[in-house]
Amino acid sequence: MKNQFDLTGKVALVTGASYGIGFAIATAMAEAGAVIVFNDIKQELVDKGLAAYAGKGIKAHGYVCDVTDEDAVNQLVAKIEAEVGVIDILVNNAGIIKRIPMVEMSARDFRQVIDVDLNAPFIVSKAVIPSMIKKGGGKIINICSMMSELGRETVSAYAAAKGGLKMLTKNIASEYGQYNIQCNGIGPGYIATPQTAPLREPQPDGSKHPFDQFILAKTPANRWGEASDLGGPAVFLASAASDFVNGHILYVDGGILAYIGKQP
Ligand code: NAP
Ligand code: GCO
Repeated sequence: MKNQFDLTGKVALVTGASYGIGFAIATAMAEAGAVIVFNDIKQELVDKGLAAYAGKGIKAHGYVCDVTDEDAVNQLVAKIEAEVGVIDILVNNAGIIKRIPMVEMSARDFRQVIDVDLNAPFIVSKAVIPSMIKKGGGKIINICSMMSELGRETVSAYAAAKGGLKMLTKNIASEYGQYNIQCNGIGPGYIATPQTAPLREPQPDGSKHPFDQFILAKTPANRWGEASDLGGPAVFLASAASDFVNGHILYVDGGILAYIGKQP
């Protein structure tokens, strides 16, 4: 059974994985045997990521690339194929959020979120699929969100993008499943990373941020997730253990989507 989760020799590209959820997923995949490739927009972040992987004994390959730039992504994929090998596992992790009430949000800001969180997974998936087909298969994991299912104040662009990413996931599965490509999503709950830091900052009097209290009350596990909580699910979806799982969104949320909320 252990062999089913073995990723030895597999090349995994995790986008935006210098830190946060991408870093934790890449680390788990490396521990399962995968060769890790990641990108970030800035060289200093790539360097920081390389040092962090080295600190865990992982020899990762880091590249500078903006995932919204189609030419740059195509060049990146060609470079990885030449320098490391054909990508067996793609994790579309890079993402941004802008918390702005919808009527105050500019169309430019809205488009930027859609560009990084939805258009980029399309661009990167499109770039890796032809070689996966030639090689006989592959795994694509899209990092979705609670906002693939739920709305809330201030995150209209993010929810639109992550809802779209859920459907892009199902469509890639539908269109390329015949080539032994499995495309699934992971929908993290509320995870303690820099992206959610503003929602967890303690109040000036030392008490918990109201949003922090709100999330604890909404989560049966009664805690925020850690990025490492996503490692096992990601290894599962990258491995032979999930070869007949396709177009599925695996929510890793401590139970949020199952729960009506704490009774008063
Ligand atoms: P994070 O801490 O903000 O990390 C996101 C990473 O993506 C950063 O390294 C960032 O680089 C990179 N990135 C952003 N735009 C990019 C671009 N155009 N090209 C390349 N890299 C880019 O976020 P996280 O919390 O780890 O989230 C990772 C993913 O999980 C995102 O898709 C997020 O939406 C999703 N997610 C997060 C949570 C949560 O609770 N934290 C929950 C559900 C889903 P810079 O530092 O340069 O911006
Ligand atoms: C927010 C949060 C969320 C999470 C995550 C939930 O402002 O509500 O940032 O959107 O980061 O995506 O799954």
